[in-house]
Amino acid sequence: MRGAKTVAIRTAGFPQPAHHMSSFPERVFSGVQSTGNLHLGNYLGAIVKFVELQKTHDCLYCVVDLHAITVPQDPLTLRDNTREIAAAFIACGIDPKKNIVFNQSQVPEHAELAWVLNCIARIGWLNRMTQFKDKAGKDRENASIGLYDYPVLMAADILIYRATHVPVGEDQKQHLELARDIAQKFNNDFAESISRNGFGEAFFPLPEPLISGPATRVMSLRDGSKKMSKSDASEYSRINLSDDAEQIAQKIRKAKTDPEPLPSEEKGLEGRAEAANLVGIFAALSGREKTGVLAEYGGANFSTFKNALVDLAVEKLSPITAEMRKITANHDYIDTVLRDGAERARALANENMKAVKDIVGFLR
Ligand code: AQP
Repeated sequence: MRGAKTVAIRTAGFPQPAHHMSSFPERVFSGVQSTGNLHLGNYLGAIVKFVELQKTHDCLYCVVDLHAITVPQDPLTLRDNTREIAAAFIACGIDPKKNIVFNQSQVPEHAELAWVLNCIARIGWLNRMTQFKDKAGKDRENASIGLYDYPVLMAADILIYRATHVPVGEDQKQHLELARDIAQKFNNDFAESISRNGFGEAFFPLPEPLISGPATRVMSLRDGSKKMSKSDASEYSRINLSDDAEQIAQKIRKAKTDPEPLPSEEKGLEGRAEAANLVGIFAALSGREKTGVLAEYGGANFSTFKNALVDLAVEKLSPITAEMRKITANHDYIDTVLRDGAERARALANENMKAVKDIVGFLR
């Protein structure tokens, strides 16, 4: 809600003196990495929520290219991937005039605040991050420091705008909890200076993750125990937003299932990860709950259900894919959108960074 609505600060596992209770205007921030293969999981877990939230909130949507380089990227591909994500935002219905749409590297304050927050976050906290463990795998010693530090940069992305709400998929929950812990520790460590500089009881809000709906964790179409992911070697594991109708149909028809017909109630999906995933995707694409989908398709075999899912997915995704192609081809347009967004983002970020400098004790 523009300007007027406020959100109460809550604790994040830290001792919180009463004077830290405070409120902030609501603001939404979220990001998507420019790493290619944007897929149905990114769409249903995040971008659909972005589109919804723009109706009620001031929103910043960022293509996080600084995050992308935590693993090696080809420079030419990286630029194209950044444009493709921005095009996807717009094709999905995000209005870049009403919201701020930009790429992270054009707003240096993200990296600047990340340094300050690096000095707040504790090594023990980062050592608990499961995404780093998954992505670094067995070769941890050889992972970039950026990959390890990724969650601190993510905290800076959110906090540089003092954002209060962050729509993300389930996999980002732990990083959001870390962002809250960092915000809380900054508020505690600098409580006196925050107050002396006229910012009241707390400088950073504790950002709330927004994780809801039937598709917060879309799973691989080949393996119901793994999340759908950009980096999965199998093209058949995911539906890309750039796939045409034929590819969507092929991938859904080949999706792993089990021999039983669909149950009529959600309880019957227990222990059937692949079936649960397809039902969740159906529910999310049709804007329904899983219960409603099962009431309709309970007892049906997978070939019937998959046919219905193909029709639904093609109907919902094809217009987006077509629009995305059109916009992606127009580099000038996208580059202008991102530059304009970055300028508006920077105005906010710069103001908050100045405040952080005053609070921390830097001369400026
Ligand atoms: N499978 C998923 N289901 C629901 N939401 C998902 N998200 C990612 N995968 C799923 C959400 O999409 C947003 C943007 O994600 P990101 O660009 O930060 O990339 P990511 O999480 O690294 O994407 P991948 O596909 O999982 O990449 P790799 O292969 O590198 O691991 C986030 O809100 C995320 O939660």
